[in-house]
Amino acid sequence: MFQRIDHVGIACHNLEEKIEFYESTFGLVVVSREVNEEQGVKEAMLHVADGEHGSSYVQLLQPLHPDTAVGKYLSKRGEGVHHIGYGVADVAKAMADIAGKGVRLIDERPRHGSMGASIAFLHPKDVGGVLTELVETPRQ
Ligand code: CMX
Ligand code: CO
Repeated sequence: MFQRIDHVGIACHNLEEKIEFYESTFGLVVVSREVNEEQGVKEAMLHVADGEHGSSYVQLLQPLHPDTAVGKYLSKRGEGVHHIGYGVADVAKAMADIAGKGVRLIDERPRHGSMGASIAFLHPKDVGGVLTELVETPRQ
């Protein structure tokens, strides 16, 4: 079902500082910056690698407000890994297959993610405490 790890989402207080850290320490390069009001985040994607089934990234996330998914996470747990995003060929099909196995979907239908992707989240309580995102990248 999963083709690759598309990205690891990392919650931070200060996006610009974290970008600077990832660039200067690991040599990663920002390929996209977006504000996603629906998800309540200001975010950047940093390219890590390319593979047979697409690319993988680090997604740095700063909340737009305290009362958002990432804002609540930061106040409860502090900075760190927020979610894992897996690449799938067909997000609607993956959602249906996974829901059929009893895992709760947070999203009833796919939403807009970074770089034109269609995304959907699975509830962390049904995935051993890991917030899990399905990512279908747009066709080239
Ligand atoms: N990873 C693991 N567990 C998490 C979590 C995370 N990222 N976020 C929340 N939880 C846990 C909390 O610890 C809490 O557990 P306890 O009840 O044991 O304390 C429980 O889930 C409920 O958490 P909450 O703080 O009360 O938050 P909500 O229930 O309001 O929201 C969630 C939790 C997962 C439904 C919400 O964060 C969500 O809808 N996330 C999906 C959207 C998202 O994260 N968008 C930002 C990223 C966008 C992108 O990647 O493009
Ligand atoms: Co993500």
